Amino acid sequence: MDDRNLRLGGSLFTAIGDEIDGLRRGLTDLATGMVRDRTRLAITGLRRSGKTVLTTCLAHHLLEPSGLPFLSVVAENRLDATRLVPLRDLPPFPAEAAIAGLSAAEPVWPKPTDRLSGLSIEILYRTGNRIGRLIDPTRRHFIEIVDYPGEWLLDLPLLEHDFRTFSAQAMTLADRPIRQPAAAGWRALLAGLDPTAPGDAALERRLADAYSTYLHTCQEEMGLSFIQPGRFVDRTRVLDEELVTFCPLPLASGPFPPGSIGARFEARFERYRDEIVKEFYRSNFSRFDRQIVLVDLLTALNRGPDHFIDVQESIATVVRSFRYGSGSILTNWLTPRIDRLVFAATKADHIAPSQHAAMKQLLEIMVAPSSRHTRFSGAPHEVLAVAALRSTDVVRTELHGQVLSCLKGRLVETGQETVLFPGELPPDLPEPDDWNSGRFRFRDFAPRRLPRGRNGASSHIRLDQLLEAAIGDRLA
Ligand SMILES: Nc1nc2c(ncn2[C@@H]2O[C@H](COP(=O)(O)OP(=O)(O)OP(=O)(O)O)[C@@H](O)[C@H]2O)c(=O)[nH]1
Ligand SMILES: [Mg+2]
Repeated sequence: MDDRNLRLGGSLFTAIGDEIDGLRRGLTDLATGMVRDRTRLAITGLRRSGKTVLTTCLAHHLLEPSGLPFLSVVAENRLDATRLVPLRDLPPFPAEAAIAGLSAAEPVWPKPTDRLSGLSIEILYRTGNRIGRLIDPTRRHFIEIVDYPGEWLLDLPLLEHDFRTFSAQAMTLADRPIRQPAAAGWRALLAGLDPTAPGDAALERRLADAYSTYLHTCQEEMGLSFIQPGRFVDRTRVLDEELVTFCPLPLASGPFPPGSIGARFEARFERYRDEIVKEFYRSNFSRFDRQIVLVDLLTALNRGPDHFIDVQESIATVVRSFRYGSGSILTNWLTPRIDRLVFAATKADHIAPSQHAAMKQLLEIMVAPSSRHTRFSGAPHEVLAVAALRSTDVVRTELHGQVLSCLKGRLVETGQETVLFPGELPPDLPEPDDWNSGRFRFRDFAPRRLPRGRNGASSHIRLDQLLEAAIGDRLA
């Protein structure tokens, strides 16, 4: 057999293999009587990582599918219709208003959000599976997209901690030089405290408030991410104030006497753990099928080494919620459903395309230490560099005989259309020298209008690949 025949033979075998695979899938669907008709796709990330913009743009492009050439169901011309339908069991994500905001003549970025919300898109499509086509040619699938704060996942370690461990770790964190000034007021109150003294509601409230103020300062003024317990900075939705009336304590040895401040704080910590943290995992997380985790690497780099480490530690903690191998905290009492996980570095339009590979690699390194030891939900995870709404164009300029990839867009800080060299990312964790050279100064750009109709594909970077990685198989 010559080379050509071998190749033909190879593709013939592949084709037969594909047919058998299709037949098997079609028959399995038939035998089980179920083609899954809904996928709950959760989108999370730390504050300002791009969740709301991404959710809005995904909804927009699914409702006007011309901008998703790499989504198989679109590429194979099998998508018949889509529409927005109410999602009854979650607070609504204001999809129409958000799309209108980004489609306006003067588009504006959406306002920050701090709660979970969801939307559902009904999709009518034809299956690409030959046998499936004979049985059930047109199918209906609901993609339910849920946007929720990644900070809620930072509370996961509390589930395996008792009050003592929580206190010890929180004290160590507050001792870091970057946090010390913010923690000073709370530490001063603690200095005069005897945790074995009898309970005192007013003093307990003051201590909890001082601890909240410290966490607030870390988050709001310093832009730090590792905030624990998360609901201390988001009390509006904590119905029972007592659940957040405690703070870490410098611990004396031995148990606290009953009725003492220490004992009361310990009991409330345990209630917070069971009634807030566990409850989120039980009622929401356990119902997610697929998960996208967004990371804003550029802002983390802009802010310098202490912030970068803070984001790195936060991501490492977030990632633990998706580790279901041995030693997983969650699988002791919950059966998580997430079986596909995609990590995406956002705002890739803030750098030149030549830097996307480095962006992806850096994110891979940040999520990889955990993945090396434990499987993520039994499926390999994917990592991508994306922009939900591309707000820049690439302009090539020549400098001293060298071609530079620059960006053109309207800067947020000046409001002016500008061409600039955006700088480069390290493909690995930054070295000390990188921080000294003032290397990272990535800029923010004002949004471009979300396009209607045919030009959708150029208005984002890899949004379709992200969607394909997350849910492509559900529309096969
Ligand atoms: N250029 C560009 N900027 C983006 C993109 N996505 C998000 N941004 C920027 O990031 C900011 C935060 O985006 P959001 O989608 O609101 O982020 P979030 O994660 O929902 O933020 P919170 O609700 O505060 O947690 C926006 O105001 C934009 O400045 C993008 O695709 N391209
Ligand atoms: Mg948001």
